[in-house]
Amino acid sequence: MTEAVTIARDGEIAIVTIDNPPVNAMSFHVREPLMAALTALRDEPSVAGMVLACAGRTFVAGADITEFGKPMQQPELRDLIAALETLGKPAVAAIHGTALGGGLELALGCHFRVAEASAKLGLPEVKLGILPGGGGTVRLPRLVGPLKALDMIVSGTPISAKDALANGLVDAVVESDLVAKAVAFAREQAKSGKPAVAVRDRNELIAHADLAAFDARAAELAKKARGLEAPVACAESVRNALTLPFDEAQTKEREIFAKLVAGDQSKAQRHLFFAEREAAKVPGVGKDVKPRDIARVGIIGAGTMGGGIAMAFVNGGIPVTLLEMSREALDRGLGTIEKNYAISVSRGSLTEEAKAKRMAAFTPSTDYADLANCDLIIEAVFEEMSVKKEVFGRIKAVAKPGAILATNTSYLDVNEIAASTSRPQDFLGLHFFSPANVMKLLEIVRGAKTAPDVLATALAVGKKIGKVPVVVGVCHGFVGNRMLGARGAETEPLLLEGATPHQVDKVFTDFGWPMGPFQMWDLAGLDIGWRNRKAQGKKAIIADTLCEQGRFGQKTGRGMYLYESGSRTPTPDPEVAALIEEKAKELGIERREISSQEIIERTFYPLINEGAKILEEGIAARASDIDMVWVNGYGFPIGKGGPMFWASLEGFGKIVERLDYWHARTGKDIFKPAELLRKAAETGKLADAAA
Ligand code: T1G
Repeated sequence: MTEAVTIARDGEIAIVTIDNPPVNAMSFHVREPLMAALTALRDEPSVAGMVLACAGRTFVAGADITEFGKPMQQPELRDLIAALETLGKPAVAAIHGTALGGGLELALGCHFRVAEASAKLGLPEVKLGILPGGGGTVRLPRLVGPLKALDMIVSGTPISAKDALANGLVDAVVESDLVAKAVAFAREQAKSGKPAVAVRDRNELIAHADLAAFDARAAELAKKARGLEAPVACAESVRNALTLPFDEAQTKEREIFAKLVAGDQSKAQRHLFFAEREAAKVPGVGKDVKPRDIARVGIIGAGTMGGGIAMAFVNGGIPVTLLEMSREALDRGLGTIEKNYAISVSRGSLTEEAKAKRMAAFTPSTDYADLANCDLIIEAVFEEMSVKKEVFGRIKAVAKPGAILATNTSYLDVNEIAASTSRPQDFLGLHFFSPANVMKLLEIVRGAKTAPDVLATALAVGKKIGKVPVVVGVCHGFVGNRMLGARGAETEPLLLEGATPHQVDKVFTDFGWPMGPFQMWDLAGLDIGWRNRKAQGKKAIIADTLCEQGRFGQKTGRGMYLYESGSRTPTPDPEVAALIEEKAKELGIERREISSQEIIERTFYPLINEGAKILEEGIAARASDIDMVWVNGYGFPIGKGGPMFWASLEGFGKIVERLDYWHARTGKDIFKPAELLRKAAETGKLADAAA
């Protein structure tokens, strides 16, 4: 094992290199030797200055998240930062890759920072439900000013080296020879004889901070926090830096950090951090399995899904051949894409040039032969088996050997479609979520014969286009939609028995969901569910009646709610309340008071139970994959960590006891506890299918 910290010399300048692959996290076995190195250099008269650099692909990407929740071993990060600040000679951080969290805080402990042009710098702790705990909220505003620091810390979004230079976060940006140029920088500072000023002592940018402007911006950002504590705590800590002496503000930062890191929200968000990385590790697809090259993608269907999927690939840098049955349909699809980009330009999140470049990456076509040079071909046509098979029959005739074939079906049997292509080893499901150019989730549906390198390719290309890919097995509705069915099965019975649409939706939004099931019906359009139910011979007495009355939701201005003059704000509708009462009477259902807890037990608990059944069947490899699906595809609140993680907080015993109660009372399968859940009630831990 290489040494985690080494010292080299370039004359009077010492170069301290951290080497802790894969991302140079500030684990204890780095902190200890680093402190020893700094102490030695402080006391070494022949050393006039130092450079702090990292080996491998990145500068320090933060504290070691795996150490959270464990007793902290000394020295801590803040001790190292204090040692850098009091080194008595200039310390220069040489930054490449990503200087994140505790890594950027360490660099803020140095007197100067030199960054490679491709470097990214940020304090993403808020994404882990915490705040920078190594002085970042107190030092960053001193370098970049209160408002920039507030935005960087509350958003957690890293900035480019160019932006960092413009905002005073770094002192120089170099294209190459980073360490050599950092050494030259240190040498120049040492030669200047000027005392190196620690960031903690640079108060010019915060001395006369405009607190009113700061508070206004903080209030704006707090509105987007959606019940998460960390964004608000981050703003409070940066404000302390503007109003309190340095040490007092840093002490308060530590107190807030200690409270947040011990909280359920941070545990949930740290769970999701590792869950996203675990989801990329698929049984049977080792690191040695080489993905196929994807230089061009063919997409059949330029409707809502096809158009969104095409944008996702082009936004990810992969050109697209977009195929439709007719020129007219093609122009309509391209028109929608152009409009979407125009909206981004008007919002300033895209330049006109970039828009033109992206539009140029689409090759429109009405001829299947134009798919012959595509490495991946995705079908996004009408959700009907015969239509799918007809389309893959035509693809089969033109697709080149080695091309990957994929369906965007949401429900249909992927193995049946695969069989119709006579190359099931090259086939899989790529289930995108609407709007596909925005939603992060990509359910990769593994067919019975899908080859490992096809899965590896889907994982790699999914990551490349900014998605969170999760591999799932074949069943009706895969993981997400299947569980959605279980979550929604009791929504109408709850209304008939006494709840109101607003009451049910409020339980969901209070929990942290962007919206409740009935608001979601109105957004998606009640007619979609109606068509599916009719196709499956199923009924939903209230929703069906509303559809018969032409109430399809937002698009018709009324559905479960009223939407005054085109607004998106749902207003409870007395007509719907009357309809529900009428149908309950027709069905002889006595209406009663329904509590919020009952709503949770009849919607969230079946969701979790279905998740456990999915694990039992091996449709998902691990519980955390299910959490990834729900957080990235269905708006499950990140502060709760996903349904399976939340179940561990709620208590498996309590959930099983209440499922048994409702099962006995209703006899409905959605309440019959999965064996895996019963076991979890005994052991306190949900075993993964793979275990
Ligand atoms: N601690 C421990 N492990 C980490 C880690 C970290 N900070 N960052 C990454 N890993 C592991 C990760 O789990 C994976 O492991 C492997 O490294 C490669 O990561 C006091 C308290 C740097 C942009 O939030 O955003 O500092 O799965 O697959 O896609 O204020 O990792 O291979 O076993 O993600 O190239 C703040 C977290 C911490 C940054 C690289 N820092 N990391 O992305 O690789 S809190 C962060 C990232 C903090 C202080 C506070 C990304 C990356 P495995 P990867 P990547």
